[in-house]
Amino acid sequence: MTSSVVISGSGLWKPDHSISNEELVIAYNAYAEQFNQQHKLAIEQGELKPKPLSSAEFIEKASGIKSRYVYVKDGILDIDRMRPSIPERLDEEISDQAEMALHAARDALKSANKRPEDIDVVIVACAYTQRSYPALAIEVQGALGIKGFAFDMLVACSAATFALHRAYEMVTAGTAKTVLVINPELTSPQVNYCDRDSHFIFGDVATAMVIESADTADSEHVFEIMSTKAVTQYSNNIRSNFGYVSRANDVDPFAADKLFHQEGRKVFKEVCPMAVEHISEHLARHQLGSNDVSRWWLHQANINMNTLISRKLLDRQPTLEEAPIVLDTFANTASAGSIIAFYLHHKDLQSGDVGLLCSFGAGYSIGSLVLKKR
Ligand code: CO8
Repeated sequence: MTSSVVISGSGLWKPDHSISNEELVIAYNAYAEQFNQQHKLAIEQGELKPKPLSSAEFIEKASGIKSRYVYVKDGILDIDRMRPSIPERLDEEISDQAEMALHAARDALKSANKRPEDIDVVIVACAYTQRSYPALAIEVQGALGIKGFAFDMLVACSAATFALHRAYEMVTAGTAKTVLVINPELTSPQVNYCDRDSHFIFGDVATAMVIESADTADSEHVFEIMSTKAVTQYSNNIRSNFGYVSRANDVDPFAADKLFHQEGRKVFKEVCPMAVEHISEHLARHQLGSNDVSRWWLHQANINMNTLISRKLLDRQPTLEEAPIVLDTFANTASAGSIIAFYLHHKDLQSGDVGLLCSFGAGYSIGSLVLKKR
């Protein structure tokens, strides 16, 4: 019989810079007032809508977010720029996202007690890659001196869980021995800092995990992957239209629809029931109920979504120990959110304890793993 597949290590890297709600709102409101002043006539004539003001209190109440890490802070709070200022690197230099990925990868390798030569597959999975080719994963593979193969995959907020799913299947099938899954979420270049409804949502971070056969795992905290489950359902409610065809479309790359935009209320209403159904069905596969789960590493987009989902599952409010929240300081980090929650909150679990890792977001896409502490 084949040995089970496990997560044997995890890694996290966060940028040196952060932005509080207050800082962000001061900059946005100054920008909005300047915009409204500059376009006074057009606004009065009904040709343009005035920019509404933002508020730090609203942001914390509506989302639970208090601050976010950003890869580069320069430019974001400059009301004449309203986007990060990230200098372009030479082809000979390591690219920004590969550098972020390397930090998290090294941390994960250390925690899994693995050397680069032990790895035979690298997957870089995130919401955006800064270029299409050569793959970031191959750049990271090269930088670490890993043999084997590497590829990138994009599944928005579920990129990390879907990549873990791939890794699990490859190790199960014997096509890989030890897989390094990395999520360098560089979201800030795609945030519309001029949009009151979404300027506060995202943060930058990188996470990583090592997946291997239980036979070879020798780290301190090993989690058996009992199973994985994925589902997608097409929705236009979370969208970004920037892509390689934009240049041929002769469109403005700065237009709001080219950046992250969403119908937040609809997303909330549609995704929460989908996530509840998905998780219940996944646990039922193992004859498990929600009360058998000791830890919920849920996607970190909005605290009210997490509260609603876990209440529906448990019929009660979970404690912060049961369902940790990291979005207060990290904000929504696309696919990395549930992995950060795992990274920061798994060491206290006892042998046999079950945990549920789940992401939900754009696509729509939902991915989950049922894990058991060895
Ligand atoms: N400040 C003050 N007031 C505000 C603000 C603000 N910043 N924003 C909205 N308001 C006002 C509105 O005008 C509205 O006023 P009124 O009632 O008078 O019309 C009121 O506040 C309520 O507005 P909403 O109904 O829009 O506010 P919500 O309570 O719904 O909260 C949220 C907005 C926080 C966006 C919420 O809807 C939400 O979180 N929804 C879920 C969204 C979600 O999870 N999306 C996931 C997207 S991420 C993803 O899938 C990954 C994509 C890839 C990564 C992208 C990287 C860039």
